[in-house]
Amino acid sequence: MSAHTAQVSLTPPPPVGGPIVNVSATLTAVQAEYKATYQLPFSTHRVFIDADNNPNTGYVTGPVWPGVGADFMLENGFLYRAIKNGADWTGMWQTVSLTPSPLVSSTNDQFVWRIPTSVFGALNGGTQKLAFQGGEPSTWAAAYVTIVQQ
Ligand SMILES: [Ca+2]
Repeated sequence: MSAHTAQVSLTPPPPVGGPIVNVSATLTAVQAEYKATYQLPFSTHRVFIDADNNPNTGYVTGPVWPGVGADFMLENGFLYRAIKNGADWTGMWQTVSLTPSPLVSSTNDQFVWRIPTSVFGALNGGTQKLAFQGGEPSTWAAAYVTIVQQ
C-alpha cells in the first residue's frame, strides 16, 4: 500500500462537445422540425424561434443572443407564442394549443419537436433564427441556427 494519498475528484467531467449538441432544424411549407441533444439533466429544454427573422419582434434572448427576437418558444412538451416584444419574461408567453404534443421524442436525451408550419401564420418569413437552451441554470447551445424554408 502506497504512503501517498490520491486526490479524488467528485465533479464529473463536462459533457463532450458541450451541454447541448447535435442541434439541427428543418422548415417546409408543411412542417417545422427541431432537434437537439441535451447532455445534462436539464428540467427545461427550450428552442427559441425567431419565425420572422426580426430581432425586434418577440422575446429578446440577449445578451447571449442579441440577434434573436423569439416569436415562439418550444419548452418540453409545449409551444408558446410571444405576446409582446422585448426582454421582459413576465407576461411574455401564451400557450399555443397543439394536438398531438409538439415533442415527438426525447429518447437518449435527443429532443425532437415537430409543429405545423401553419402555426407561424403571418410571422413566417421563410427564414428562422433559432437559439437552443437548457435550464436551470440557463445554458445555451454553442451557436444559434438559421434555417430557410425548403
Ligand atoms: Ca422575431
